[in-house]
Amino acid sequence: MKDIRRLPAAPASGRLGIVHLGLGAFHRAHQAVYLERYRQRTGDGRWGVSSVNLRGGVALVDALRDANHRYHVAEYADREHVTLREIGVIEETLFTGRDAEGRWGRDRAALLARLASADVRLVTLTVTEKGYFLNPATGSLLSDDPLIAADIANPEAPCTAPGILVAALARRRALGAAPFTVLCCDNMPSNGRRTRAAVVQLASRHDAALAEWIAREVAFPCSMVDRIVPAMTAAGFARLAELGVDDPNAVVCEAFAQWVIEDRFPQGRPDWGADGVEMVADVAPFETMKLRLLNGSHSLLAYLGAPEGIETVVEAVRRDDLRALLRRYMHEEAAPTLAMPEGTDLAAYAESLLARFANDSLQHRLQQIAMDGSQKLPQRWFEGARACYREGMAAPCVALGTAAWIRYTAGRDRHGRAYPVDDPLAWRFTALHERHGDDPRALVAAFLGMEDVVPPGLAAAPGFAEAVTAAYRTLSERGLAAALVTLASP
Ligand code: NAI
Ligand code: CS2
Repeated sequence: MKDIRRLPAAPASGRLGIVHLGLGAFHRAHQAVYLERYRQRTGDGRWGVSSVNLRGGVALVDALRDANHRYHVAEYADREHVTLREIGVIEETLFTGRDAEGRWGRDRAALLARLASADVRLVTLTVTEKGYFLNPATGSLLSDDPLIAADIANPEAPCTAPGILVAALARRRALGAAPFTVLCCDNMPSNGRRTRAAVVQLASRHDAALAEWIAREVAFPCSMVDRIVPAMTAAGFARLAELGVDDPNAVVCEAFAQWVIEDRFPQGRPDWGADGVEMVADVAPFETMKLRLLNGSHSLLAYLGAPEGIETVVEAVRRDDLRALLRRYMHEEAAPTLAMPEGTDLAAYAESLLARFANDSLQHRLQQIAMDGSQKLPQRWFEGARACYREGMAAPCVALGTAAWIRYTAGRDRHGRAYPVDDPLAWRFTALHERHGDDPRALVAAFLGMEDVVPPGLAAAPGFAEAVTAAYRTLSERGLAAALVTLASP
């Protein structure tokens, strides 16, 4: 190790201006790092964070409490160059999920009281694409979901992220207080507008006047977020041990980070431009570029690689044929669908992505990326592929990826080894494989017929279903290498 920068945390301030929903790895390595850098540079203590888990274990919440809310982020440019940051900007952690005994909302009252505080002027979220309970294709609220139905029936005892926001905003309205700004940091297109849609639709189910107030008074700016932050593995903790760090709450990530935010904060915000945050009028071009080029490439590697037993992104991009596929996808199918500001060098951006994917300091598991495909693929592949067909082009890389995704959802790799398919619609995929598994054409038609996942305009595009079926047959019968050769020379 040639170059280690060790940066201690700034002192805690006790003033919490931000509540974050989704105390995950990305929040700890991205938003919290930007806020720590801001606090270090300015000494401004107004933007401490209360960070909340609504799902999963309470363990991390309590472990951070036990660690006085300090943890480490190791940012690897490569194996030889790392910045080790101590983060102290998260000053409170709360848990409102279901505990081991099935009880919900241990810290719900504390959270709602925190959200009613005039100090809190910003709420941020990383609750994963499925945490908004929206139909991926239409953006309508999944009001039949049991948790959403519970939040409609019991709005004062919310379980979901939209439910917590509705209950908190209702309190602020009742107090005659100004609302907070809601900043989504999840990988969704128009993520602020989608968050607003979930919150307003949910509020309207029990209080039309509140829904109108939220729609009129609350800002939901959009943002594009980028930093590769794999879920921690034993290898990740071993790498930290090489740095002399023994911190169960630590996160390992790449050195690169980007945060592009629509500048709409009527209740104020940190002045974080000097810390690398880009404030813009319109995030859409940046969002679409990142979602289709970076995330679309990630999903190609995940669904093509995981069933072949390839474990990580680094391992996948060491293959010439998969790197060639990514270049072809980015240059021929994704880039032509983008409307970028003058001077944007998409070729250079694509090459920078391949270099980031090759960072062998990170263990980014393909199975993690493969999670929640039904919530991710519409914005990563399907919208772009539909745009290609509208322009008279085909989308063979997306067709191959779609075939690989369908194959992946069977839950068995090419050696017959089973793995869990982690997706809100996994139950549906299982039923489709049971019904059509021996008929590729019918199976592909059934998957493309899921209008809440695959836009009908793409499913019906001339030749798309045929291309997916042919790729599915090649993958199943002859494997990945043959499928990539066939794509390269049809
Ligand atoms: P993680 O697994 O560490 O954390 C997921 C968080 O989402 C946890 O706090 C969990 O409690 C919460 N969650 C999951 N389902 C939920 C639900 N239905 N309702 C409420 N909360 C729920 O994952 P990580 O890495 O923090 O990623 C989270 C999100 O951040 C991603 O889904 C993506 O949208 C965004 N992101 C992640 C990046 C990464 O490289 N990890 C990079 C860019 C964006
Ligand atoms: C990944 C993203 O897990 C996934 O779906 O594609 O979390 C990816 O690491 C980030 O968007 C990078 O910014």
